[in-house]
Amino acid sequence: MKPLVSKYAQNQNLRHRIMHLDMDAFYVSVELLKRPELRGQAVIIGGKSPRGVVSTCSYAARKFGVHSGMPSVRAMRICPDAVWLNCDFPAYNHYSEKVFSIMRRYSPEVFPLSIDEGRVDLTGSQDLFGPAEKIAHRIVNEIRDELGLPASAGLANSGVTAKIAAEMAKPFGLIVVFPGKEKAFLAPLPIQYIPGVGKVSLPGFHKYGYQTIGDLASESPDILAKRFGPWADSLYRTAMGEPKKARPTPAVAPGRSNETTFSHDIKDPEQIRSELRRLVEKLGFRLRKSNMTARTVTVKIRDANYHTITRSQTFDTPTNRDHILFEIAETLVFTNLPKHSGLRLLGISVQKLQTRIEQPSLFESSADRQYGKLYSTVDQIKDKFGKKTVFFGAAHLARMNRNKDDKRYFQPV
Ligand code: TTP
Ligand code: MG
Repeated sequence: MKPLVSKYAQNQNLRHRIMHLDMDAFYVSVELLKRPELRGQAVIIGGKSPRGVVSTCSYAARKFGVHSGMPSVRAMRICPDAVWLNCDFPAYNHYSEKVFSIMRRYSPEVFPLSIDEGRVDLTGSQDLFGPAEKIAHRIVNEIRDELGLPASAGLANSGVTAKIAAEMAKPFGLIVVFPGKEKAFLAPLPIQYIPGVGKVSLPGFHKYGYQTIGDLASESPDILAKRFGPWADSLYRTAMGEPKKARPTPAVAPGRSNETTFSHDIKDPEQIRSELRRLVEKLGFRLRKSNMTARTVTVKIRDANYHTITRSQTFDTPTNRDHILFEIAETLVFTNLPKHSGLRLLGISVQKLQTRIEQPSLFESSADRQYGKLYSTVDQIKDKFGKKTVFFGAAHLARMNRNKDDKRYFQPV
């Protein structure tokens, strides 16, 4: 009779083997396939315009302090000799798909997390292909040999530990955390290695004297619960190297995309901004009504020739505040505006949703709290008197110019 669980799962007490893979300096690595003479040099991908930002850069440029999201003008100042290249999204998408298809050779359970990052569950693959660490090695090598691209990966019992291991393995490395060794592996690492802990929340750990992940693992769960509220359980599990509890996906999907097709292609930055603000307000209201926050904002842009692109930005601190969502969306839109035509369609959506309760509200500043009050007041008015009763001043233009009959937007003459 066939065993109900795989041989490896039986032997290892159902221990999961999850691989997290992230490509090294992905956009640069793809560009170097076309321009191998630039290997080893400081290369920056992004627009050199005054409003441009760095998409990514080579490790040689990182030595000068250049990083993703840095304003281009600053990058030009600190790394004046760098070679600048424009983004070639069709090429990045092409190679991204190839990377995920190599991962799918070994498991059907592949979860792309971004253009160059994904997770694959190798637990069940071991009966067919042998130990997970050998499979992980093969995947990284096949990506290098077949595509000519460097990847780094982590293998562990959970996605979180595997992601931390992959980050440490960079560049072009593989770190395997063997079953039972997770806690010891994580203990010496600084707290900011935990995904979701960023600049905003870090002082909240330091003030209690927690510096390393091990400091959290040796704390009593009761004290952590008092200090970090609903976040404590997941922090403690991560620190102990235990897989997260499966969490049901939210029943409501406030992340449905929210978009406008214009009757005339629009170019005026103020009109674009105003429309974006209107879309963000709708989305923010829906998020707050569902008691949700998001960690990724995606914008959709279509030009006059129906060429459509989507661009996303993920951030550390989950939010449902319009002004933060707007700022991120605005940067994404204005760094990706069509060069030769106006906008035909503009859309915004959010991903990486969490229930609001998971947000570490104790790290909120008093300004954040004031904003919280403002939004809840605005939402109450909308609930009581209708969604169109209050909106931010800058969305006014978009509202004035909206044609209610066909839901299209008309440029004023
Ligand atoms: P990352 O994996 O964050 O960065 P990377 O692959 O360039 O470098 P690393 O070796 O540290 O993983 O992002 C993947 C690609 O996404 C990156 O090559 C460019 C793009 N990107 C942006 O366009 N903007 C951003 O702010 C970030 C973080 C990435
Ligand atoms: Mg990467």
